[in-house]
Amino acid sequence: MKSAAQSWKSPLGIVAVAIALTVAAIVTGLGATVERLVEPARFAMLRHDASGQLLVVEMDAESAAAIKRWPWPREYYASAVDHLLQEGAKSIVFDVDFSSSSTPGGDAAFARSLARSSGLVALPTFAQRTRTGELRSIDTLPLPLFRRNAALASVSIAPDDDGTVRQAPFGTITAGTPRPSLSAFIAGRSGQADSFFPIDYSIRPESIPRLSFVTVSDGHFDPALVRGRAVLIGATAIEMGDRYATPGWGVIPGVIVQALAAETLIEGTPVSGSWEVSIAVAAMLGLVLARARSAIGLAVATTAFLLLFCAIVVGFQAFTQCSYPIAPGILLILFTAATRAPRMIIERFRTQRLVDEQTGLPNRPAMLEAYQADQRHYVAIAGIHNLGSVAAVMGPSVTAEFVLRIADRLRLAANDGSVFRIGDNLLAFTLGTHDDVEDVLLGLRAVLLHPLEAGNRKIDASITVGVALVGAAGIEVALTNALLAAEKAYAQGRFWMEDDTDLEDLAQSISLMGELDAALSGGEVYVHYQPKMSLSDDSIISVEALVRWTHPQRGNIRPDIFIPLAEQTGRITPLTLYVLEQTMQDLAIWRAAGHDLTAAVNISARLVAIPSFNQSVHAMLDRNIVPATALVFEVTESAPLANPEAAIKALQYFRARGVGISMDDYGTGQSTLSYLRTLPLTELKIDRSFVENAHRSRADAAMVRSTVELAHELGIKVVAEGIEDVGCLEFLRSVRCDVAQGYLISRPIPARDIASLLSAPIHIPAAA
Ligand code: G
Ligand code: G
Ligand code: MN
Repeated sequence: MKSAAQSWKSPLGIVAVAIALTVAAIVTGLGATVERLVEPARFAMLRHDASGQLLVVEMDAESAAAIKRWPWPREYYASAVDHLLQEGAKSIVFDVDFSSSSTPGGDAAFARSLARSSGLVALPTFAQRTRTGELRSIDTLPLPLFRRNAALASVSIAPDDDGTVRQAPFGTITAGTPRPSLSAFIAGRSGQADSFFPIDYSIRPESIPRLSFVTVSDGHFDPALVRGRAVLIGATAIEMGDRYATPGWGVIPGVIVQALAAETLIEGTPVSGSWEVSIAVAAMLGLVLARARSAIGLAVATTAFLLLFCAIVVGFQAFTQCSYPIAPGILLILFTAATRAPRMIIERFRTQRLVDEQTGLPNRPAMLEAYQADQRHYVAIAGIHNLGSVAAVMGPSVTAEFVLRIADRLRLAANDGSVFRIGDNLLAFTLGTHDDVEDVLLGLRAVLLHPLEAGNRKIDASITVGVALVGAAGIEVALTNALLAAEKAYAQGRFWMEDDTDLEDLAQSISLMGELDAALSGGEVYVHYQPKMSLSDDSIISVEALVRWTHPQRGNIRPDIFIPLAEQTGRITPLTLYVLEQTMQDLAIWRAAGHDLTAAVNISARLVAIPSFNQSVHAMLDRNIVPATALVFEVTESAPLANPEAAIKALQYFRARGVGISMDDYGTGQSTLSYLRTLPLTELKIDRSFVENAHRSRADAAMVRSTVELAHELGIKVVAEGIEDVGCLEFLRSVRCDVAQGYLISRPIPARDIASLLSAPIHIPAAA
């Protein structure tokens, strides 16, 4: 079934279908009908003059008017034969019935002139239909008196079923006697009796020289017209003799049909080519045609190939006398086009179904189709919040342009992957698992900061992005999760957020935590450091240790994914101890090189209240790799609240040994500053969600300013995190913030990069 469907789509399959249809059309007679339809045009293309070897003597209206009686006295025929032979006619053939006698005098005169003709005159025999309908079972012969000195030629004409005469016989056999046809006799051609040849109607009947009978019987004609020519005598007057329908020339006298048949044989013996060859030639064109990609291409190619095929057949005939049927080729080419067309309509429909009408971007079904099988990546959805107002003010075409310009920028972020329009104001793209999602989104945010150009205007795009991992649940679920994350980001005033609904799914599907132990000892887990810069002299006074995990299959796993997991599965202790140990080792090296530096380590909320963890930390501090005063513990706001008593006690103990205590992510929890007074804090880190926009947003500015003031009153240092631009840094200086941390100063980097950063002065770009 499948292979049949497949072959039906291939060019070979299409042509095979077309050939079958063509053969069926030929068998059912449609081929013949088409052949007859194109016949006149075909003859018209090959139109040419007669050879000039044949002269027709017309028994025309003029002659009838002159002779006045009917039938004509045979003395006239006698006289005509005498005059023609006297002027050197090559032969004379009558298409006139001499089977019954007229006047004895007339018959005798005609017989005498035949006797003088030395056999150059041929008289006709007529085929008679018997009552059963059989052709030529009886011949009507000229009178024996005439027969004696004349040759005989049959003049039967057999129209096709549509009444049109297309072919003539080479000869006939009547009661065992073979006779040449009149045309074969004139042309001096022999051929198989009872076989037919096609009459060449491309010969112009007017180009056959003619004389009126009466001028011939009177002897008043130009002898030059007669000399050396075969002469055919027959009736052209409408009231005498038969008239036949012909392709291209209308209804013409039988004698002219005979003349054209004779001229055909004078030019050569025509051959009819087989339809199989026509089909074979057309099939080659069909193979090309079946590859047409567009509807217009198909239409143009079909027309071109029809003309080409006709040109091949007609051209071949012009040079070789061999005429191949045209209908099989025409039918095959048309059938090929007709077989190809529905597939193209289906394909057209398919692409339409997969494309967003307004912008031409691939749409949601296209995305589902493209990522059906593929599970190793993130999807990102960008929600355009001001699309409605852009559409209302600018109209649909500018809106489309606006969307396309946003898609261009998303494409940059997505490494030139496809961008899909999965909803009116939703664009989606994918990221590989080895992409650093945060990195990509930072880049994206940077490119989106510049206004977009649409409809010759600059328009700002208001966008938030949600990211979700495509897991075993598939792309559709991931899209829903990403959309939820984008909405969450919008509600929280963030540029982007990652969906976290698949944490459990993640843990189960790869038993990530089972791999963490091995990862810790195997070097997959390591530490990067992000500098903290003093705002009083722009020197690096500290670094924050941030753990990293590069999984051999999944790529970089973000700490906000595996740290909560590690907490839930009791692995946070070894992880934190590992980070602390590593940090102390690195710090010792930097300090030995003369840098008076501290380092901060993030301590998970739950850990501080756990005695075994605290014991391990104290044991590590006892080893004195670096003095305790060189360390800072960053604890999140919610930690002391979880088990206040135990937590406060533990922190006080560390503080007593000299370790700095920093309140991380300040502002995101519920605690007030006065409550925080009960904690032994040395430092407050204002969460980056407030810092980010502090120089742009009045509310954030007020929050940061008041926090700095209150912290200073409590004797606590303030660190602002998440600084990404110079304006933000300038604002923090203006409110007397102590320390700054953020991508503007440095991203989290490997230990050896910290070393080189410390030995060179840090360069902050100047404000614009
Ligand atoms: O860099 P960033 O993505 O690196 O960190 C994400 C979150 O993970 C931050 O909130 C940070 O505090 C936390 N984090 C980074 N390293 C550690 C660590 O060693 N222990 C704990 N508990 N949290 C960490
Ligand atoms: O929660 P914690 O304070 O430990 O925060 C550390 C996190 O903040 C890390 O994930 C780190 O990569 C990230 N971070 C540090 N500086 C910036 C910054 O300038 N911009 C953003 N977006 N994230 C930052
Ligand atoms: Mn921190």
